Amino acid sequence: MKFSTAAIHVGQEPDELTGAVTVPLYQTSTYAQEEIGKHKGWEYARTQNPTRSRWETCLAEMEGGLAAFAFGSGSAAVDAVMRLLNAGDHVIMAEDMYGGTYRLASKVLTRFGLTFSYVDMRNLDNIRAAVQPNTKMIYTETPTNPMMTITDLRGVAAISQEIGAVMVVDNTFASPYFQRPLQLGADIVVHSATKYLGGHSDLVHGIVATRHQHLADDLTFLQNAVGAVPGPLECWLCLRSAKTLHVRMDRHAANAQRIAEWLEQHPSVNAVHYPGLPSHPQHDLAKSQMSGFSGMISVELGSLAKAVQVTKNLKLFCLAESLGGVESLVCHPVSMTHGSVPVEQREKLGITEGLIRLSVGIEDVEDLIEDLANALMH
Ligand code: P1T
Repeated sequence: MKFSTAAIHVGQEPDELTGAVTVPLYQTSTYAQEEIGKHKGWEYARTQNPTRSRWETCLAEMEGGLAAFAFGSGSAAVDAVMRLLNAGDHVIMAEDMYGGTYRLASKVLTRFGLTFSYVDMRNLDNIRAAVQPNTKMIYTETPTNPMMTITDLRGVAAISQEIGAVMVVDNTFASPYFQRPLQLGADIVVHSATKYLGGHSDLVHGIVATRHQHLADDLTFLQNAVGAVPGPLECWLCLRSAKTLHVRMDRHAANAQRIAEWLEQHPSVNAVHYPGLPSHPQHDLAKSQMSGFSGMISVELGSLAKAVQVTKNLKLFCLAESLGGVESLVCHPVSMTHGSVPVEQREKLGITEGLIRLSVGIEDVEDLIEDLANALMH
């Protein structure tokens, strides 16, 4: 079954009881049991919820995995993956990634005995050089937030297999429509479903998907034992959004490509980071592992003053954290999403005070370009 058909049909068979075409919202905390030890397979809603199960089934298919697990946020999903490890284990993590993931690793998980090496994953030799006898996981994000660097997923998979580590990919920026890391050798995929999967800036949600039964068993246990589960409404909304993911992503990417090309020619713009531009240093690598370049662009304006001016003057691009919704957003990573990354690290990565990040929505692209033209001129 092709992607768009799966997104609309898998896990979404008409309801057995009523024939309802849309999966029902099971807003319940528990399930009646006929007698002690005799029930319909549903016991307690932290453990299982039919709306959640249907969404997890759909998402697993979209990622080409065996199973998927829903969580209360993307950060809770990342945390669940880390709980697969034990105190004393070492993780090689991308140095360029969502600031909140770095914060979780450096400020929370280290307190529980995990150690991290942060490396520039554009060069696979940096990963090899960071391997220790206790390296149990390689954790990457591609394209990265916010510099849009690309990690060679097939290359990382080869290293992970060689050293027997679990390979995890945060696939939030690409979405499963444009990139399926499990099919390129990754063991686990993570999403902030708050972004493209939810797609309408109206929910907070996370996903973990895997292609291995033993990891699925461990994640089933952790999802229930730790309990960072989403409510059924968020799962229902994600199922609603799955049906349009392919059309939304095509429009996000087409709009972003036009805007990135336009920005690249603009005299007030110092640099444009978008994997769909032939000038992106890893454009060919992006092409080899993504079927489209998604809707995120970072733009270097040269100074904080310029970033303040542009973000103030934009009318359609709303100044806000988050991304991946149908409406365009603009964010200032230094003061918003990457505030918890140390200054030296930010400077090394190119996350400057003059950098803004655009989440290109699915509005009419001419209107978006006019908005940017006005804001850049003032
Ligand atoms: O916000 P939450 O749903 O908990 O997801 C965390 C997260 C994980 N991974 C990536 C790549 C992310 O971008 C995020 C959240 N990011 C933002 C809020 C942001 O504006 O970049």
